[in-house]
Amino acid sequence: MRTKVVIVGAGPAGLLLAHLLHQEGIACTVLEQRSQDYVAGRVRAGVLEQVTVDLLARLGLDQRLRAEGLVHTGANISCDDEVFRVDFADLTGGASVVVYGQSEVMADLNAAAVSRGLDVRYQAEHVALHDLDTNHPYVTFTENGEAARIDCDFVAGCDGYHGISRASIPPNVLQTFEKVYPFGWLGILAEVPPCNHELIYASHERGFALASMRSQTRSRYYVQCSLDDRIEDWSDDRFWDELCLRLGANSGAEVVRGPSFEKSIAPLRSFVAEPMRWGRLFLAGDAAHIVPPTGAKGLNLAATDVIMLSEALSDVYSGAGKAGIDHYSQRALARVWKAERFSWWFTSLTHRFPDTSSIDRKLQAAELAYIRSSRAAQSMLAENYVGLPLTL
Ligand code: RFL
Ligand code: PHB
Repeated sequence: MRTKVVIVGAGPAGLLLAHLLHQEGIACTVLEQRSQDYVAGRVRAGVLEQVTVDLLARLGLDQRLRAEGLVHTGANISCDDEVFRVDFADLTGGASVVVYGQSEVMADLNAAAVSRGLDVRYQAEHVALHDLDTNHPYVTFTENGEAARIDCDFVAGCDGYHGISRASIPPNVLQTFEKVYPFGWLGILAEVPPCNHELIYASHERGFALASMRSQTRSRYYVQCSLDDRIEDWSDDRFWDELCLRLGANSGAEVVRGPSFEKSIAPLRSFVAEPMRWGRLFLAGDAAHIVPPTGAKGLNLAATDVIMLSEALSDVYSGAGKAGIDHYSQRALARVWKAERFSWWFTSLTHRFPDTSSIDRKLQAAELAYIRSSRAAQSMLAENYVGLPLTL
């Protein structure tokens, strides 16, 4: 079999790219190792930048998003018991973000993939990439127990941090940059109304906490935890007690408790692989970079990578030339590094590190007090949070 682009991975990066290429009339096949239910059911991101919302609108996939997504024009930062609001709309000339879960985005992408006839193969095993540095790359895999091969022009590695695409780039070409944080996030979902109509990022003596949501009736909360902690160590009661303490007296009093129906611990990492292109392979999303979730950037970066990649591939097929694919890595990385910086900075500002001494804590508190009092500092936070523009 032959197609133009093979996409490895049917997460947000892979399916968004498949829809973009389909819209441009460029044939592609998506190979995903897991089942559709597994990929769609993972509880992850919650905050979409305007650029991601615009992308879904351009793809005609924003019907449910417009009906059910919660538009947030600001967010709150709490330091011990003091809370202040950062007004994104006022500080950025009207920009906002939309709270809409990654699982909802995946449901919309999957439903449209079926109705539009996209070629998405789930449970494709042993995917391997070949001859990527030639003009005739191909991909082999096992489907329903049978060996299969697809010849193609290009391969898009959208297979996340643990995928095989990045590992297909020779070690003497690939450079990686990594920081692993000495703590994790324990997250829960509960069918209770959120404690506040906007998010609260809390920096507390006992560690970071985040109050987020999925709807008016469903809350998503996180607390910073030790990497040694196990889920069994955190009963719902312990979680709610800790959350309320860290959110401070006023916000903590608004928390409505209820049984959690999802509870998981995620490690935090900053990671970038350079370059994002090797021969006819292009990396996009978590395959190329990871951010700690504090800035809510991961899914949004996956979306902007594939916007840039689809533009570059469209140029090739429309006869506009190869400049786009030649500049893809440089263009994507320029934006990735800024999001990495913001996510690292926001994490460092709000979390308690094992070696945080009394002076470090005082300095964190002073920086938060400065942000509270300075429009310039709030503007920096706001313009990064709502998402930096896509530059040429
Ligand atoms: P994914 O979602 O990991 O999808 C990759 C897909 O590739 C498949 N795969 C393979 N398929 C075939 N063959 C192989 N050999 C394969 N190896 C892997 C996998 O099965 C999978 O289906 O990467 P993608 O598409 O780049 O999307 C990235 C986002 O999922 C991720 O960045 C976000 O979830 C990060 N994130 C957040 N991002 C935001 O923009 N806003 C947020 O508010 C936000 N909150 C979060 C987050 C991530 C979190 N966790 C758990 C890491 C909160 C959390 C807690
Ligand atoms: C979420 O709702 O899951 C969420 C929101 C904001 C973040 C990270 C995660 O910064």
